[in-house]
Amino acid sequence: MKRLLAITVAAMLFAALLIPSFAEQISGDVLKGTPILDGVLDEIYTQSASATLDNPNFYMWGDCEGTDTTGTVYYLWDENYLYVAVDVTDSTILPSIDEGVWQHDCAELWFTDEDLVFKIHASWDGDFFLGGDGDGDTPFDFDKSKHAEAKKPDGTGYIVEVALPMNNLAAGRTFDSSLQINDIITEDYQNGTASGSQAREFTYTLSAKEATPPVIETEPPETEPPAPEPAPEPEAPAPIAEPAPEAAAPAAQTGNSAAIVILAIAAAAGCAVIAKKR
Ligand SMILES: [Ca+2]
Ligand SMILES: [Ca+2]
Repeated sequence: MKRLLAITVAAMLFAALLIPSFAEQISGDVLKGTPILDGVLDEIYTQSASATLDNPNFYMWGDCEGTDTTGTVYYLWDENYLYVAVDVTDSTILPSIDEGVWQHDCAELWFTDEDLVFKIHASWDGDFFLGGDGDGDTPFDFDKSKHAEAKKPDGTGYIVEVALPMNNLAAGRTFDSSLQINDIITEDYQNGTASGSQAREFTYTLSAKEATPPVIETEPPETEPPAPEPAPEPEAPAPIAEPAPEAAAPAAQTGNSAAIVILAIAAAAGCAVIAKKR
């Protein structure tokens, strides 16, 4: 009995070794939405189908003993394109040095679409390759304006975005895909590692559901601060009341005096006339 148990456990362990460790598919429903091709991860990607990188360092070259590169691939679609974005974490972002060399800091996407097998190679600094015929080696023409790459602002990695002009884009359509990320650690690209999978193990389905554009919060319009109330003008000092002029002493009976003077003059004149007549 013990021997049977041991054989069973050994068989299970052996079987487990045969099951490759692939990425986790977070969702297979590709929502409808049109991102901006700019090397920045649009928020609507995060609502849609995605898968995380796993199976680290399945192939290493040179003196590289593996790195902790991680990444997530996202998908969106509209009537014109299937959009793919890969958000990569890479602590050694190094320049691509030769056109078409796969030993770059790059993302590779492996696809099976209807009967076509193809792959995308997209380095962080714009070295891009789309190829088919089973192993991805045969290059297809591809418009450079349909892919964008950029380092992340915090320098922890990079993002690549691609708009693939696939046929018959409509809700319900499916394709298979998997993510691989290559990480070089020396500028001569002689030392590096590949993580992920070329097995196209996940099936994605275009959904009729649309991604919800993020609500763009706008700053409330700046309101004019209330105008400060004008400082009260200092009160004018109360005028010092001038002392009321002393009431003028009642005028002497000038009126009467004048009348008396006039009468006196008139009387004198009268006397003078009388005296003259005499
Ligand atoms: Ca973008
Ligand atoms: Ca690197």
